Amino acid sequence: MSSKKDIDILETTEWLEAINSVIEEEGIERASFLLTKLAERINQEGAIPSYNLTTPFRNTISVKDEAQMPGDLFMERRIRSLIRWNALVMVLKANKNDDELGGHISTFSSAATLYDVGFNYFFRGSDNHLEDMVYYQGHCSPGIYARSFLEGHFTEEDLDNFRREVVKPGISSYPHPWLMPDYWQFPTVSMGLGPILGIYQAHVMRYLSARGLVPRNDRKVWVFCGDGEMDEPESKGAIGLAGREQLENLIFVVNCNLQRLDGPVRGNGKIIQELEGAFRGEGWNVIKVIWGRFWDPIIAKDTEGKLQEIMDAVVDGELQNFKAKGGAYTRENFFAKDPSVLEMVKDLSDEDIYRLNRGGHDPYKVYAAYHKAVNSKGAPTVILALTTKGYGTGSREADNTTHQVKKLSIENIKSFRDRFDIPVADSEIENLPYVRPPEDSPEIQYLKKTRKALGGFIPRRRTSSEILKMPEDTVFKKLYESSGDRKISTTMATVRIITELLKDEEIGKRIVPIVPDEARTFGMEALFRQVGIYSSAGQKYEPEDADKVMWYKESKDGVMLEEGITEAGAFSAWTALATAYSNYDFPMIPFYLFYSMFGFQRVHDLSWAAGDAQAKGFLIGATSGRTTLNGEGLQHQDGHSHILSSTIPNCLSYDPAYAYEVAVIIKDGIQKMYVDQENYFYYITTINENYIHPEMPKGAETGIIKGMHKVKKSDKPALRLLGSGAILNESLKASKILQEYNIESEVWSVTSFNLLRKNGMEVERYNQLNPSNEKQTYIEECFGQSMPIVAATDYMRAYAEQIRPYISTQYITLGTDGYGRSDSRETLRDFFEVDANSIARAAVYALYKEKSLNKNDIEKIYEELKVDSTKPNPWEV
Ligand SMILES: Cc1ncc(C[n+]2csc(CCOP(=O)(O)OP(=O)(O)O)c2C)c(N)n1
Ligand SMILES: [Mg+2]
Repeated sequence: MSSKKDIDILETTEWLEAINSVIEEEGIERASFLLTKLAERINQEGAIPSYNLTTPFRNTISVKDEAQMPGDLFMERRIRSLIRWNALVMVLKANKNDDELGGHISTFSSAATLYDVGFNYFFRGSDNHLEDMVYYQGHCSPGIYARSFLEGHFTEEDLDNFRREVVKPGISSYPHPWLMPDYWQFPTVSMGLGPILGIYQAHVMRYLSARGLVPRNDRKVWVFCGDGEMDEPESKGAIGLAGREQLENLIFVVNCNLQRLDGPVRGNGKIIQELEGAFRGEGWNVIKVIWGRFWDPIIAKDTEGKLQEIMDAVVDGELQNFKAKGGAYTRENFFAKDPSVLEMVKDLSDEDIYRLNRGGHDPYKVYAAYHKAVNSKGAPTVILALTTKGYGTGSREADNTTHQVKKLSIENIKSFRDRFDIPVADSEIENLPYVRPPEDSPEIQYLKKTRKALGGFIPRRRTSSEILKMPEDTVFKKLYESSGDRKISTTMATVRIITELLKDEEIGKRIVPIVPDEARTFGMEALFRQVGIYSSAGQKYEPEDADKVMWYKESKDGVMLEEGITEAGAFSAWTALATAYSNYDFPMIPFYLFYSMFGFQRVHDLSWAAGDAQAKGFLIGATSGRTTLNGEGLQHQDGHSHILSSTIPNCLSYDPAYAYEVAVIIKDGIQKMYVDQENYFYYITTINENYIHPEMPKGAETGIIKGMHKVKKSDKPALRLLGSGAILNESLKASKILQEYNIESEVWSVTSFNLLRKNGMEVERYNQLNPSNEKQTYIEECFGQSMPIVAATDYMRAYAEQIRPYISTQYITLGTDGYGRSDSRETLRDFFEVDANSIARAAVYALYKEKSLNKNDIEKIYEELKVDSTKPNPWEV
């Protein structure tokens, strides 16, 4: 119930006078307290107060409360102008010839001041390990390079090689640690990833200090993003966590230039107001930086609030016009909405009106906002800064197509030069020269001095870190033994290893189990009590199950991360820990366990970014296998995550069948990632089917790591059966069935078709390049004697099909192509034709095709195997 119509102006005035006197005499806090009390009172009567989420469309910090910028404004403007120019030039040059390499001008031109004030006064460098973590808006990369160029980190040649990453390793299109490992820390250009990764970075920073692993200090995470980008679910999806966890170490700067790629972000609304409500509702400090200081004297005249009314009413589509169409248009369509407001600007020329600056382009206003943000306690801060897209690009400023501008007319370049006083003569301008004052110039000296005071240059990425000591072998050895007559699952085996590793003296503190509300599914609930679940609030209640052995223990120094039902969030936390070796100089070993179906399929773009960021850690796709997780149906049963994982170049993936295989793989992973410092992360699928696990055959380790090893020998084999995960047991059973027909077979456990394929590709390529010095693939090394092969997995055929090019004999693959469905494992394996009978059938057929069996033989065996020749295709039903 809210009414905007004033039915008793006198009464309103009395109330206003009352509150004004409280503000004057007792201050704003007291006034705010009284209003809250009044709101509570009307709330008791059932009304919902509507005033407290958004404030009027004006700067949050009033002029009198602005912290003063201490530096040399004119010097800083000169430096910023050079950065703007060099950023512009590098994009124009990349598009001057036929290569048309792309790049963006308008994004950085809108954000230059937002970054500059950060670099000059706030972003700390890494001299004392306190460096702030800055997630740059991906499309701003030219501006960040341009600053590093002035700082002396890049040469002109480097800038000329913007986006030339292959022939002459140049500087990358966007922030990519993979391509520039000593420079960029965080991949951001896929919209929404910066915001969610940044939030979990700040969360993990608090987690690490709560556990005493890194000192708690005032390091900050700065996330720069676009206003259009805020529409991504990932951008806003975790802001509740940041508010709840009171992440005062987190600052978002949303560059509200009101435009995205195609046009306005909210032509008919106000994105700044919308975001203010969303963030404040989630417990953030919101600082709006809307109007620049040239507006201050005009706003001061607005005693009646008429100008404010116009500001509140104007929609973003119209605000865009005010920059695209100039001062006369703005006078007519904005100020003239009220005669008293028009009067306020009567002394201003059209040019003056056009130059009324936006807050995000005013270093004073931006400084005041950052100053308040870094000094805020108890909550994260979002700065919503109004800017102009394409600022300074003449006729391309704020036009609807400005996002994709890569070339400018000579008039526009000249107007840019004039606007920013760039010392380039008309005769020179066509050559697009970079401008860098000499090393001893006041500009370069000032620039270097400011960075030195803040702890050094950024961006910089630490490429190496402490080498860890391998855990005791006993941790793994326990799993090399047979499980006896105990039936266990590989998921249980994995949890056992994690539990053991947590106790290891050397690396125990670095192990972090992460789950998205699925610990009980994976049998990890014992860890709740053993190591505790991290909660910044500790545990303010007695848990319901306090009297049980495995009670739900939350604690301030809890080890486990229970991120709730957010795979994107849990994955982002994993990424922060998996890159801690670089960002905190403190290697961590995170294990993220999830339903394998809700892994890559759900968050593949984040996984891709984790690869780019050179993450190191373990992803455990638990309850995998389309027929092994049997009772859940189509949405849960994963038969393709290995295909997805194989798309990430530095992800090593495995589908083990036995506990000892899991142990060998994890041991090797720790060795490779944390001792040998290789750039990989691991994806291991584990399953919930319980069966007896044999002892590890002697010398099996190398094969397990390379991708396959023999688990059943035969003196005179006619065939090879390959199996992976739970289906290996079916291959072993099939081998027995075949024996009944005097057909002998070897059985191999393929721990990774993905790695066999990688090795195949590598050797094939090597041989093409070195024909006189050919090598063997690992498959060739294993399969000396030629015989038919039948491979079966709980994944779609494409998984096992990958190695066909490296196999010279008959090769039949069986898999679980099609949608999963719920039923018993036995029925499902029969349905998808990956059960022992189907494997035996395929084997018999292979021998028939090679003429080792005749027509009568095969008909007889088919009959005994009850082969139904009319059975429908499982992937079509
Ligand atoms: C996930 C994803 N979708 C689409 C794009 C393509 N894209 C690049 S920039 C852009 C518009 C960005 O607008 P905004 O976030 O407002 O940034 P601005 O350039 O205006 O500062 C789009 C759609 C992308 N990079 N990532
Ligand atoms: Mg935008």
